[in-house]
Amino acid sequence: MAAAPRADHPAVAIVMGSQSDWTTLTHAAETLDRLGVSYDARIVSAHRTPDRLVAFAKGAKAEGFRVVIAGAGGAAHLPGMVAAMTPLPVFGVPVQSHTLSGLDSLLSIVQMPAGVPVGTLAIGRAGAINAALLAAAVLALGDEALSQRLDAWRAAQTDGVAEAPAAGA
Ligand code: RP5
Repeated sequence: MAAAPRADHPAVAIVMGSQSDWTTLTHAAETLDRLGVSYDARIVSAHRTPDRLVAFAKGAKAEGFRVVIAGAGGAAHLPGMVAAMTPLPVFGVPVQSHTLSGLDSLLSIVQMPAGVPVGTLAIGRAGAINAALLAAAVLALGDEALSQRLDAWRAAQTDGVAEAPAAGA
């Protein structure tokens, strides 16, 4: 029988295909920080470290993670392969590639076959931030304090929008 997950284990796994993806995925981490959601960030490449991918994805739930954010660029197989090997919700972030501006990443992640879902976000920073917000929303279903922090985050965002554009801004 698998060991019980630690209660203090980070709730969200942020995995990425390369160190170069961290520039994008760091926005997910910063958003989770603001919301007080614990996470662990790891480099797990579907192509360069396939054994690490299998070990992570097969063990993620038993380890104690509850949501996975997976970001990759180009031939971005990481989110789909993680989703194939874990029952946890997986949110995919297409990283903006140099050659095709992330359209390759987006299409690689979004076109999953029926039966193996990846919740695919926008390319780049917006997608990373929204993946974190979705992860927090999932966790907030069972965490009233987090639900209130999310409400406060939205209210602050609304309050920060001016009614008219400032000259020269
Ligand atoms: C993908 O290849 C990674 O997710 C990354 O976005 C892309 C390029 O990787 P590097 O060559 O920068 O390591 O696997």
